[in-house]
Amino acid sequence: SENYNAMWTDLGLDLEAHDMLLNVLGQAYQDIYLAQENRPEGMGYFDFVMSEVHGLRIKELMDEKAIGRKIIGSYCVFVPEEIVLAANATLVGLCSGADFATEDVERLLPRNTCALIKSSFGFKVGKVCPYLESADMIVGENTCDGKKKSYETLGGMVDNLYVMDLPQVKSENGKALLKAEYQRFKAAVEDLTGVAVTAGSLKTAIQTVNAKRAALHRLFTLRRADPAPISGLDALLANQVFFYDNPERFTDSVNKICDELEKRIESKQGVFAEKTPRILVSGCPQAVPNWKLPMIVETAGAVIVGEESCVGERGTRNLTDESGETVEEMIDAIVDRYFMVDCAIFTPNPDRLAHIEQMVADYRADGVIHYGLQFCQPYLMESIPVETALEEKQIPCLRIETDYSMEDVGQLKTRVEAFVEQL
Ligand code: BJ8
Repeated sequence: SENYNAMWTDLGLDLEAHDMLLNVLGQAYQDIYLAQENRPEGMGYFDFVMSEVHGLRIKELMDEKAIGRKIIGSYCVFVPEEIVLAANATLVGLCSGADFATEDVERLLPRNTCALIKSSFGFKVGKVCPYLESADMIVGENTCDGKKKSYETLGGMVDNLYVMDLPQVKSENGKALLKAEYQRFKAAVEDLTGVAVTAGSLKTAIQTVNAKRAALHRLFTLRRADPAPISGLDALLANQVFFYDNPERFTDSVNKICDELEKRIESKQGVFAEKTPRILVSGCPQAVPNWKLPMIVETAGAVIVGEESCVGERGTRNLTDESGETVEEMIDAIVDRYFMVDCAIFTPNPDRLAHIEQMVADYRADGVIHYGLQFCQPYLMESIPVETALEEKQIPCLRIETDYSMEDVGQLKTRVEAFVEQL
């Protein structure tokens, strides 16, 4: 890490606090990831990415900035990467999955704010996130009340916050709002980079992002096999790195893993034994380094075979139509694509339930664990009708409400074990 100290200092990080974070992260990675057995060799790439997540990748971003490219940070899968890439910028995810500087955060936000929002603030207040500090533009969005209102406070803490309005209803008006907001965003990004989006650059960007998603689709499909060729922990990591990595390199790396998994499936080689109970996780996003639930599930005798989550299939399942010829046509295709994201901030939100049921069938899941972050109104509210609907179809469902702390791990483990037992 010595090599990067100058870069981190230039970014304004608090080196001491940052070292502490990296130590905790490194230890967690060791205990949770490297302790797994029968991992695909291709995961070595992701081990490397994680060991360099604040190092080499940041250095790459700084090199991009040095030649005039801009970095844009986002907290939500509604921020269209296609537009960002087409205007000569790089998109990185800023959602955070670990508690940091909680006491300071609770002076800025009510205690009953979800862990994801608190964590994002903690990383800012604690000066420990090089992605946040390297971003030339930070995009907030009007989704849940927690995020929407917290951006008002964040706006006073950073000088480059852009807030995107988002619809809450899947109506014609809702779609028109999304389109107007994507056009406004396109203009803002073009203004930031000084590069106009062209039909050519937008087409290439659509293809680049679709290729990333398609590689994940391939990975998802392979997870249908029994025995499961890859753990839920490792698959989650790929879904998490999706938000940070260089797009082309990410696509290649995931495809390489898929080549390996195909061979594993052929020879019936799995990470866990055949007939291990299969779990679908559904609910709130699990941002790096939030590996708590899969760690609990996969040390409780089950395997996770899918994530109905924004860090998972909800975020990546739809592709953008690539056939448009003009910028206008392609923006329409982008709007169509993102308008299908069934986040719980939408009301009503029947597509999400349909997707959960579809995933249960596709991945041959024996049960669903609904993952809700404490104080997350949209997902916790929705978890009750989801559970009811699943149980009507004889699909066992366990609703979990938790945060990022490790205090309830023992208790959760007991509940998950009891759930797995009855599958
Ligand atoms: S499209 S899921 S990434 S908003 S956990 S902050 S909802 S109180 S994250 Fe999300 Fe976009 Fe929707 Fe996806 Fe609020 Fe809930 Fe916290 Fe959440």
